[in-house]
Amino acid sequence: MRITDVRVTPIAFRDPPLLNVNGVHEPWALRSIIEVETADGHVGLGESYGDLQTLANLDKAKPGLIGLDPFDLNGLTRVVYAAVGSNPDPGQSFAPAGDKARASALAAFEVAFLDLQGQLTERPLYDILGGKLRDKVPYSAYLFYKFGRHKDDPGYPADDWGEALGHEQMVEQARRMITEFGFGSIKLKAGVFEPEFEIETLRHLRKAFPDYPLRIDPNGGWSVETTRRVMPQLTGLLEYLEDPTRTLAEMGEVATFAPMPLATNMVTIAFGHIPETIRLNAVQVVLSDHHYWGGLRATQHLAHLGRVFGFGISMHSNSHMGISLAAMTHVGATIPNLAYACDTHYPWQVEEVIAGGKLKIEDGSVAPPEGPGLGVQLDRAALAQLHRQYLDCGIRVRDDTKEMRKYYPDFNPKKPRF
Ligand code: GKR
Ligand code: MG
Repeated sequence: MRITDVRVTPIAFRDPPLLNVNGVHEPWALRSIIEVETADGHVGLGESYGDLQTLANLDKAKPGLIGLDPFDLNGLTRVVYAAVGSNPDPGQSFAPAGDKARASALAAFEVAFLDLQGQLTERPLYDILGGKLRDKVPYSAYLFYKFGRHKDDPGYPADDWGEALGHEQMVEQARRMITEFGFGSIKLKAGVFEPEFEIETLRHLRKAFPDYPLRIDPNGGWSVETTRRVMPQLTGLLEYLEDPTRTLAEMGEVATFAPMPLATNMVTIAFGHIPETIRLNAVQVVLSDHHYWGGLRATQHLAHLGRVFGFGISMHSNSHMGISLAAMTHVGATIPNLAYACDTHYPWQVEEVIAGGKLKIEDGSVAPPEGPGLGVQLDRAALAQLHRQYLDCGIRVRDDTKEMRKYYPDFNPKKPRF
């Protein structure tokens, strides 16, 4: 069975004004939807970033995929490396160069190839990945400080979550997340206000939900000294502390005085970063993301390294659609050392590109969709609509800082601010 067509469609979907260290989410989030079709009409699906660089890389690899067998993942790797770059990367380069560029392109197509393998053998994707170890994958409530509405009218009504700039508003956000989705743990996106204010929010959450594991993620917005200063207040409050500081070396320093595990999706983001991570004992939980680690098998390889070197695995997320959630869930079901509930932005998204609407999060978990492969199909009308939104919205690269400057013209994410 050979591949006869490959399509990559950029889409834009509504995104609420969520705050982070870089600024605030724009009204539209970008993704790309990947379709890989075989001669007999099977279509394997993938989902990736929607920025111009990613689209260009996917485009470069596309022609070489025609004629490949969907089981030939080494062939896929050869084609992607030839198109996007094959220099061994010792971990010095970050997006969009080096490992992250080629690993992202590889991941986008690998998921579609694996989906096809599942469809052709009539097995769910988790079977193609070695079989499931759990029936459902736990996710956490991902809380954001947020504005009530976007600065410019995006042409659609404001989301119904309302503003969350204070402690009690955040407790209400958490309560709704827990009531609607049954989440059993809570992550607070931080790096927005002074650390003391954000820790006070955590205390309010602790009071309202005494039994829920808590995490905070300032996205590298704190200095080592700031982290040292607030450490006594964090001690006993967190299951892990995510990316307080910006570099691997700084995380290594924080690790010398942090009593809780440190997690990252910012400083250990490629296999080339693992040796230094281990040498410094800088990170105890790697938040994997198949979209840039190289795919679902690469995620399993990372988890294996975690078992060897003793770090835990969980998952990072950006704004995404159901194809990504299905892929995360299939691989999550196969990883023995998935040590913590995974992140997902999914509750923040109201639109969907898969048939039948959004996947269900119940009891804080998602069951891998049954049916062959990923178990999700495209809603073609929705794809056309979201693609139209992409064409119309004018956003081509995510820029939270530019968006924040509409509210605060002097906003500068590059400080270190705290
Ligand atoms: O969506 O604002 C956001 C997040 O801050 C995202 O960009 C991060 O990549 O969720 C991510 C994280 O855990 O760092
Ligand atoms: Mg993070």
